[in-house]
Amino acid sequence: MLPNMTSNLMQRQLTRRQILGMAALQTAATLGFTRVSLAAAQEAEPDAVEFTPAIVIGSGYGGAVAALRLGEAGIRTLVLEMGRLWNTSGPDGKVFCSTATPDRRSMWFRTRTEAPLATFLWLDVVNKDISPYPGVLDRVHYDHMSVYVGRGVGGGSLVNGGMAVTPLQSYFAEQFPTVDTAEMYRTYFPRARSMLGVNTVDPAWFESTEWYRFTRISRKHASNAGLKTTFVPNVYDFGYMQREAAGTATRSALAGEVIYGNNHGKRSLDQTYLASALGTGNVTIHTLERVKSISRAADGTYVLAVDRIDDTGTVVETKEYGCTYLFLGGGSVGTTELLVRARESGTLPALDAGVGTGWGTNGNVMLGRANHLWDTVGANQSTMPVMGIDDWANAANPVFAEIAPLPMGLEHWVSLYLAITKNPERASFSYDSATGAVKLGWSAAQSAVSVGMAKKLFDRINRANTTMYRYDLFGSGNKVFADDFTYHPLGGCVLGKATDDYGRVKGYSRLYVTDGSLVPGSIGVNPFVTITALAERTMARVLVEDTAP
Ligand code: FAE
Repeated sequence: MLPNMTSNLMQRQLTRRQILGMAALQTAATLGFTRVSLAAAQEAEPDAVEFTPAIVIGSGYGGAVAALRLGEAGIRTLVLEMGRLWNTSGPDGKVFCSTATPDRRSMWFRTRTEAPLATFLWLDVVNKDISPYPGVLDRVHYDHMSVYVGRGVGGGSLVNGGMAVTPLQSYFAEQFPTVDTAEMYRTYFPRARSMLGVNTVDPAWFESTEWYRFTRISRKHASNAGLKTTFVPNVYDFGYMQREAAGTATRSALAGEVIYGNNHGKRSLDQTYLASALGTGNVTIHTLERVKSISRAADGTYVLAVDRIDDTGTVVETKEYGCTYLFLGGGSVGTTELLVRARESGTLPALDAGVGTGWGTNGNVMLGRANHLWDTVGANQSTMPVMGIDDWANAANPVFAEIAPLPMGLEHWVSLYLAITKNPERASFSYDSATGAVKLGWSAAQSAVSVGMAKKLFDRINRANTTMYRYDLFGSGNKVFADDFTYHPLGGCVLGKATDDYGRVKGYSRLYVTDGSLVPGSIGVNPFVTITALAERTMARVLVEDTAP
């Protein structure tokens, strides 16, 4: 069974295409295929397709939008995804493992989990030993920054907090001066929100439920400091969450599930864009296939070298695929690494010098505050954030801080936050020809800028409430601000710099970027709605202008 899909099937109206797409996913899982297409619903597929008109690398937000719109346009499309299709149950009867007792499904080929919160009371009680497996969450390490990403059909949508935030129009315009902002807010943001299934928590339920007590406490403390808070929408089905609370639906957000996947309730991309894409009958997804390199044949078609791996990570086959149209949706670091390597190793030498530049962390910093004993945050916490402290309008120190849960099943008096700061620092990627590795030139000093901004805001909150920071959450060194990882990698192939204003990569025709690498390092809020809306805009233009006979 597909608990994460069937629950939603029962709750909301799906299009015929989505139902057909889900049936294809389900049949593929039953038959044990790694290749998923609508054809798989009826019969086993023939051998690997060598040439397809369009290939999409990656099945996160940018990749999923590209796949759906190509499929709808009648263009046969192959999606190559290095992660698994997450729809078969493990021994516990669940697709995803729990955050409290992670197993091999939690992380991408690790022997120990690497959760963002490393310790509690300085104790190494959070991370657990696991056996290596193509798990759903990866932490990509660079010298002074590591990047959390989702692995699997659905990319980041499988592991993220579902916060579906549309950026402030003025900040979007500042970041994308060449984009028609009015058109974005009139057409592409609404389209993205509607396709993603964005909804909002019922304010009356929010005010009364124990599951959001932690949020209400943080709101009170922000208000005591004269700061305003704002509700943020989410793609988690709040109707489902209320049934979880009432005890009439299997718990997921209310059972601590999030960074290692949600078994119910969340409208991840496999239930929205990708189900619809498969439903067109023109889209096929190959899983556990990692694109290694991109080159161009003499006739102008693209050639991809791809490793197919098994559950142990062993390369069981190396394949070559050809296509006329190539869409990169491997995410900010996935796409940028592929293109930097292609330029520097000479397989796509005409790529612009802008490829590999303009990368940022969206100013991410995580931190915890210690509350007074009477300000309890509650043992029961929903994993889906629904509110942020919004001080972005403060020109001297713009910060938007998501009020994050810390669901431990016990009262711990911690208020946790993921602060998004307006850090202007950007970094570039470089290629090491000796090893073939792509490196990120982000420094600790660049992270310190984000910390300075977060600290100003939270010093103010601590002063107003006579509270202090927690020193025990991020390792043994009394670290208050976790500034060495980001959930929001952005940039590397910035729109209008490495590409034209619609994501067409400079230097080559019929080569496109549709993911978070287009966003210039900062968007001021959680980024997936922006990534989705920009991808919709790119596809609308490209399908009209570039695919005409
Ligand atoms: P992404 O979703 O990362 O998808 C890229 C896909 O490409 C992945 O499935 C990769 O496995 C695959 N891939 C990469 N390289 C290759 C290759 N060489 N060959 C084959 N496949 C490849 O890209 N954002 C929000 O807006 N709200 C939130 O609440 C939120 N919470 C987050 C919480 C966590 C723990 C994390 C990790 C992220 C969170 N984010 C959140 C960020 C959000 O998930 C992220 O911005 C998007 O997923 C990025 O979308 P892309 O399409 O760029």
